[in-house]
Amino acid sequence: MRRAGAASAAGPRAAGPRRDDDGPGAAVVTKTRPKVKRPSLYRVLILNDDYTPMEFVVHVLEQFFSKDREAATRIMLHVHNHGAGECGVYTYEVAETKVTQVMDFARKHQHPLQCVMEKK
Ligand code: TYC
Repeated sequence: MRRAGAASAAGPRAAGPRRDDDGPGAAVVTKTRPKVKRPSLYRVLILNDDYTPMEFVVHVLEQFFSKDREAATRIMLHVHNHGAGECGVYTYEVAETKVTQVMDFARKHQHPLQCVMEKK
Protein backbone atom coordinates (compact mmCIF):
# COMPACT_ATOMS: atom_id res chain seq x y z
CA MET A 1 0.00 0.00 0.00
CA ARG A 2 1.36 3.42 -0.92
CA ARG A 3 0.08 6.81 -0.05
CA ALA A 4 1.12 9.74 -2.16
CA GLY A 5 3.55 11.96 -0.36
CA ALA A 6 2.88 10.52 3.07
CA ALA A 7 6.38 9.38 3.91
CA SER A 8 8.54 10.76 1.16
CA ALA A 9 9.33 14.15 2.63
CA ALA A 10 11.05 12.83 5.73
CA GLY A 11 12.23 9.50 4.35
CA PRO A 12 15.51 7.84 5.32
CA ARG A 13 17.32 9.83 2.65
CA ALA A 14 16.40 12.42 0.16
CA ALA A 15 15.32 11.14 -3.21
CA GLY A 16 16.58 13.43 -5.86
CA PRO A 17 18.41 13.40 -9.11
CA ARG A 18 21.95 12.06 -8.82
CA ARG A 19 24.81 12.46 -11.21
CA ASP A 20 26.71 9.25 -11.00
CA ASP A 21 29.16 9.98 -13.79
CA ASP A 22 31.48 12.82 -13.03
CA GLY A 23 33.79 12.10 -15.91
CA PRO A 24 33.75 13.94 -19.17
CA GLY A 25 30.92 13.36 -21.58
CA ALA A 26 27.45 12.02 -20.92
CA ALA A 27 26.39 11.97 -17.29
CA VAL A 28 23.79 9.42 -16.21
CA VAL A 29 21.12 10.87 -13.95
CA THR A 30 19.32 8.34 -11.81
CA LYS A 31 16.53 8.73 -9.28
CA THR A 32 16.33 6.59 -6.18
CA ARG A 33 13.02 6.18 -4.43
CA PRO A 34 13.15 6.07 -0.63
CA LYS A 35 11.71 2.68 0.23
CA VAL A 36 9.72 3.17 3.40
CA LYS A 37 7.39 0.59 4.88
CA ARG A 38 4.98 1.02 7.73
CA PRO A 39 5.74 -1.46 10.50
CA SER A 40 3.26 -4.24 11.18
CA LEU A 41 1.15 -3.60 14.27
CA TYR A 42 0.30 -6.00 17.07
CA ARG A 43 -2.60 -5.95 19.49
CA VAL A 44 -1.76 -6.78 23.10
CA LEU A 45 -4.60 -8.58 24.89
CA ILE A 46 -5.22 -9.76 28.42
CA LEU A 47 -7.32 -12.82 29.06
CA ASN A 48 -9.87 -13.46 31.76
CA ASP A 49 -9.38 -16.05 34.49
CA ASP A 50 -11.23 -16.85 37.70
CA TYR A 51 -8.48 -15.99 40.19
CA THR A 52 -6.61 -12.79 39.37
CA PRO A 53 -8.04 -9.98 41.51
CA MET A 54 -9.79 -7.19 39.62
CA GLU A 55 -7.65 -4.58 41.40
CA PHE A 56 -4.48 -6.31 40.20
CA VAL A 57 -5.66 -6.17 36.58
CA VAL A 58 -6.52 -2.49 36.94
CA HIS A 59 -3.04 -1.89 38.36
CA VAL A 60 -1.44 -3.72 35.41
CA LEU A 61 -3.37 -1.61 32.91
CA GLU A 62 -2.34 1.59 34.68
CA GLN A 63 1.28 0.60 35.17
CA PHE A 64 2.18 -1.07 31.85
CA PHE A 65 -0.35 0.44 29.45
CA SER A 66 -0.61 4.01 30.81
CA LYS A 67 -4.37 3.86 31.27
CA ASP A 68 -6.07 6.14 33.78
CA ARG A 69 -8.18 4.50 36.50
CA GLU A 70 -11.41 4.88 34.54
CA ALA A 71 -10.07 3.38 31.29
CA ALA A 72 -8.28 0.61 33.17
CA THR A 73 -11.46 -0.31 35.03
CA ARG A 74 -13.50 -0.31 31.81
CA ILE A 75 -11.00 -2.62 30.06
CA MET A 76 -10.76 -4.93 33.08
CA LEU A 77 -14.56 -5.26 33.25
CA HIS A 78 -14.73 -5.89 29.50
CA VAL A 79 -12.21 -8.73 29.91
CA HIS A 80 -14.08 -10.06 32.94
CA ASN A 81 -17.35 -10.11 30.98
CA HIS A 82 -16.15 -11.10 27.50
CA GLY A 83 -13.04 -13.21 28.06
CA ALA A 84 -10.38 -11.00 26.48
CA GLY A 85 -9.68 -7.35 25.79
CA GLU A 86 -7.26 -5.00 24.08
CA CYS A 87 -4.68 -3.17 26.18
CA GLY A 88 -3.02 -1.39 23.27
CA VAL A 89 -1.55 -1.66 19.77
CA TYR A 90 2.21 -1.54 19.24
CA THR A 91 5.03 -2.46 16.92
CA TYR A 92 6.41 -5.98 17.36
CA GLU A 93 9.20 -5.32 19.85
CA VAL A 94 7.17 -2.98 22.02
CA ALA A 95 4.25 -5.45 22.11
CA GLU A 96 6.62 -8.31 22.98
CA THR A 97 8.13 -6.25 25.80
CA LYS A 98 4.66 -5.44 27.23
CA VAL A 99 3.69 -9.14 27.18
CA THR A 100 6.91 -10.14 28.95
CA GLN A 101 6.56 -7.39 31.56
CA VAL A 102 2.96 -8.31 32.37
CA MET A 103 3.66 -12.07 32.48
CA ASP A 104 6.68 -11.55 34.75
CA PHE A 105 4.71 -9.22 37.04
CA ALA A 106 1.74 -11.64 37.27
CA ARG A 107 4.07 -14.58 38.01
CA LYS A 108 5.90 -12.60 40.67
CA HIS A 109 2.57 -12.01 42.42
CA GLN A 110 1.42 -15.59 41.81
CA HIS A 111 -1.58 -14.66 39.70
CA PRO A 112 -2.52 -16.68 36.60
CA LEU A 113 -3.18 -13.59 34.46
CA GLN A 114 -2.35 -14.22 30.79
CA CYS A 115 -1.21 -11.58 28.31
CA VAL A 116 -0.80 -12.29 24.60
CA MET A 117 -0.15 -10.47 21.34
CA GLU A 118 -1.69 -10.96 17.91
CA LYS A 119 -0.93 -9.43 14.54
CA LYS A 120 -3.55 -6.90 13.49
N1 TYC B 1 -12.34 -12.63 36.53
C1 TYC B 1 -11.50 -12.06 37.56
C2 TYC B 1 -12.23 -12.05 38.88
O1 TYC B 1 -13.45 -12.23 38.92
C3 TYC B 1 -11.06 -10.64 37.22
C4 TYC B 1 -10.20 -10.57 36.00
C5 TYC B 1 -10.42 -9.59 35.05
C6 TYC B 1 -9.15 -11.46 35.82
C7 TYC B 1 -9.62 -9.48 33.92
C8 TYC B 1 -8.32 -11.38 34.69
O2 TYC B 1 -7.76 -10.27 32.64
C9 TYC B 1 -8.58 -10.39 33.76
N2 TYC B 1 -11.50 -11.85 39.97
